[in-house]
Amino acid sequence: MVKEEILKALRSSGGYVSGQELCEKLGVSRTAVWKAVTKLKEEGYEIDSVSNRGYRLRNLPDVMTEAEIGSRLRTKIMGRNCVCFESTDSTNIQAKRLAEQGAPHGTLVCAEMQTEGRGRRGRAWSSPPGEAVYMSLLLRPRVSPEHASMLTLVMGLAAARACNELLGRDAVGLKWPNDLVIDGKKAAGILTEMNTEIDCIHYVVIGTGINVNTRTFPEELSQAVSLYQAAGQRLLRAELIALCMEYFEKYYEQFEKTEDLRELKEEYEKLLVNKGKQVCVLEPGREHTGTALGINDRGELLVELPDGQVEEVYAGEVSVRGVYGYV
Ligand code: BT5
Repeated sequence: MVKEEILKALRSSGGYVSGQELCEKLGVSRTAVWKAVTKLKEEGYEIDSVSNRGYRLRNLPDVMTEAEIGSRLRTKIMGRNCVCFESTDSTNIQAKRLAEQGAPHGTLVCAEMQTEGRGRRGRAWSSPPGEAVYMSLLLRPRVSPEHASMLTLVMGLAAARACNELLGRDAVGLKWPNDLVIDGKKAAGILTEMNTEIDCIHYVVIGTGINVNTRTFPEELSQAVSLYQAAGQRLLRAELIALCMEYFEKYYEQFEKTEDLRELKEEYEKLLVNKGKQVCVLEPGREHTGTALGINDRGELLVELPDGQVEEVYAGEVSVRGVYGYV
């Protein structure tokens, strides 16, 4: 895509790049370059064009478009087919629609806002415009259905690593099974949904909502926090998405090889905030308390009960709360 390549070239130069140079690099005409630059300006980029010098990107806007994300991707598969919406009902629903139409493995759906953003078990996900990442990744895994819930953990690890890399420190931790947390508050959530038959998966959609540059939350979301609030840094959402895809691709390859998390367990546990803590396991119809020890190869949470027995808690429908609060 010409727009992507122009963005790449302007960003990496940091200064002026001549029209001629862009034409040669991309193998297109001057008019094609000019047209693409005009489109980028319409999308919100401030690009100086000075005769005899060429084009220069004046700043790096926080836009989430196919071209911006594509220009930052270094993956082979994940996110290579990308669809961005200004507004949608839910990126998970969109990804499922695309899946039904035959969209390929690794398709990424992003939106500036969602009107029906969803959490697990019908809960709502607050999805105002402009400040957060709402994305869903479509996968067509060749693993059996009971292994698919581990993908929530794979994405959690990828997203946490991406956030921490851009923040420059390990600010973000993982709350098993589907939350990213900072200082005991929720910065992101993951919702994995799938379409399966008894012994095969048609597709899986992993939806991730990350509070990136959010300044304030409504009163009822007192547990919520954004990366910006916690770290005082505004991140470029497209950069974060691209890095998430990169980590995910790497971790997914490892997951696919063994169909479990044995190669990721250690890294996951490093960021696991529940580890060593008293947790309350909220299973439908059953509540009990113990000490979280870590996870096993299947991504189950190991909880030591008061009688010394170690229970393996399956990630499916369970929530875990800290005994003294959310973590
Ligand atoms: C989750 O559910 O944490 C999964 C959230 C997944 C959202 C993404 S966004 C892209 C994709 N498209 C969708 O429609 N969904 C996915 P759960 O563990 O059930 O937590 C939901 C609870 O988190 C709610 O009941 C609120 O208490 C809280 N919550 C809602 N919005 C939040 C926000 N923006 N930040 C932090 N907490 C929030």
